[in-house]
Amino acid sequence: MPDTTAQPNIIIMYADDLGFGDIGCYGATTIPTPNVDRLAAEGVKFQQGYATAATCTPSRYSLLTGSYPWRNEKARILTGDAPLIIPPTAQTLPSLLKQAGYKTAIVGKWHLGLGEGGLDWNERIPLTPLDVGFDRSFIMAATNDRVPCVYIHGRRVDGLDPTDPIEVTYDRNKPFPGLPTGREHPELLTMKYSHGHDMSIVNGVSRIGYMRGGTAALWKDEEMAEVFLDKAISFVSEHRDEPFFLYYAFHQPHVPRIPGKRFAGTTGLGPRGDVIAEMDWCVGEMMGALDRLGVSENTIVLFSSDNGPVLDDGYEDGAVELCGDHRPAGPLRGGKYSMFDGGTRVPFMLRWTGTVDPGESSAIVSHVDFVAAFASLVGVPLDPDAAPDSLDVLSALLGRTENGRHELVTEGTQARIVLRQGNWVFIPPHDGPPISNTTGIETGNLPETQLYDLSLDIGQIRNVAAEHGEMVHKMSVRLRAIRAGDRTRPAGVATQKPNKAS
Ligand code: NG6
Ligand code: CA
Repeated sequence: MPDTTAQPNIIIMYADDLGFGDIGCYGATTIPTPNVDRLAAEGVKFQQGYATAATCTPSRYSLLTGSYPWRNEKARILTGDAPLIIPPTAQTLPSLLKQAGYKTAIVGKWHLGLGEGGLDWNERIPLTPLDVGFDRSFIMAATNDRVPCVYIHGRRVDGLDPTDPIEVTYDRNKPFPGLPTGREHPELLTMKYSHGHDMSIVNGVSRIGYMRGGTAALWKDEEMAEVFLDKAISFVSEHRDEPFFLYYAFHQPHVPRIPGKRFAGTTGLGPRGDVIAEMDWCVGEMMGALDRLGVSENTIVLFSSDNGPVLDDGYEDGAVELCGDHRPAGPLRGGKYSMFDGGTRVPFMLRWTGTVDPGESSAIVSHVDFVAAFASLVGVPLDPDAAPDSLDVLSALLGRTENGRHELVTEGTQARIVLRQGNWVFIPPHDGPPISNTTGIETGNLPETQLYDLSLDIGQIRNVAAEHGEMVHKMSVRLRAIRAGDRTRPAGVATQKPNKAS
C-alpha cells in the first residue's frame, strides 16, 4: 500500500510504434517477447490503455504535460530541427517528481523539439529536456529516420569534433551541394526507401532532412539499443539509493529498423520483428538490473507505446511481405496515424512488485493521466493551469479498481480528434482518403459520422450512427465543447495529499 511517504522509483519504458497485438501477452505468437510478457504477468495488464495520439510528438507531449495535444498546435510530428514545444515554465511529469525530491532522467527518443529555432548544433543547446524537469538527458533529437543522426548529452551533441561542425536543414531546396542523397544515389543505400526518406544518407540509410559534418558523432543504428540501454542502466545504478524517475524511450520498432547483430534475422518477420525482440531484450536487461540493485520492489515499472503499429513506414524492409499471420494491431482497426482504435490503444502495463497485485484490468486509462496520478502518489499539488486533461486514475493504474476514465479524447494524424465515452466511440466526418496510399492504413476519414459500440464490436466494423441519433448528437456536442476549451480535469483534482489509493 502506498502511504503518505510513498516514493517508489518510477520507470516508464516507452516503445515507438509498437502495436496492441505486437507482443506475446497481447496475443502475438510469432515474435518472442518473454521479458515484456513477464512484466505483464507480474503486474497489471491493461486491455484499454491509450496513447492520446496516433503519432509520436503529440502522444509524448501529453505524457509529459497532462494536456491533450490538440490544445497546442505545435504538437504535430516535428522535424529534427524544431524548437522545444513544452514551455520551460510548465509543470510536467518530471518537474513535479523533481519537486517531490526525485532525480529525473530521459534516455532515448525525445521528438519534442530543442532550442528556440535556428539551432546551432555545435554550441550549447539552450532549451532541452533539462529545461522541462529532467536532471539528466541522453537523447536523439527527433526520430531515427530524421537528421541530425547524433546523440545529444545534456546540452551538447555527444562526441562532436569541433573541427568538423554539423549543419542541418529541412529545406527541400537546399541540399548540401556535392553530398549524395538517397534520391540521387540509391546505389549507396543498404536499405531502400519506399516513400519519403530520400534525403541525406547516414550509415547507408537515407533519412528525412539534410545534414553534413559531425562525422565522429554520427550514430550507428545497429548499436543504438545498447547505447541507450547502457545509459539507462547507469542512471538507475547511480541513483539506486534515492527516488528516481527514468523515462526510457526506445527507438524500436520505428523505421529504419536496424537491429544489432544479436537479433538480426532471429524472428522470421524481418527487421520489424527482430527489433521488437531486441526491445524486449532491453526490457529484460533493465528488469535484471533492478533485481541486481535490489530495487525491484521499490520501483514502479510502466511499459507502453507512443502509438499504434505500421508496417511500411517508408523503407523497403520486408515488414509487409514477412508479416504472415501476425496482426500488429491485434483485433483493432487501423494503426499508426489512424483515428480508429489501432492508432492509440496500445500495450500498457504497470508492475510494482510486492505492492500491486498481478492481474488484468479493463479500466480505461491514458498516458495523459500519468501527471495527475503520479502527482497524487507522491503528494505534489498540481498548478491550477497545469495538466488540464490529466485525471487522477492512480487507483486504476495500481489495479485496485476498474473505474478509470469514463471519457477520453484521442487523435489521428493532423489532430483529427475522436471522442470515447464508456464503450461508445464517436468519429466526426472528415475529408481525405479513407486509406493512406503510402502506409496502407485505414485513416478513419469518411464523409459520414461514425459511431461504434466497442462492447460488441472491438474491431469497429459496424457503424451504428444511424441507429443511435441521440448518442451521436450528445457526443458531437460534447466534443465541440471540449475542443472549444473545456478542460477535462476538474479543478482541484490531484491537489490533495495521497493515500486515497489505499
Ligand atoms: C512521417 C514519416 C514516417 C515517420 C513519421 C513519424 C515520411 C513519408 N513518413 O512523416 O516515416 O517518421 O513521420 O513517426 O516521411 S512518429 O512515430 O515519430 O510519429
Ligand atoms: Ca511513434
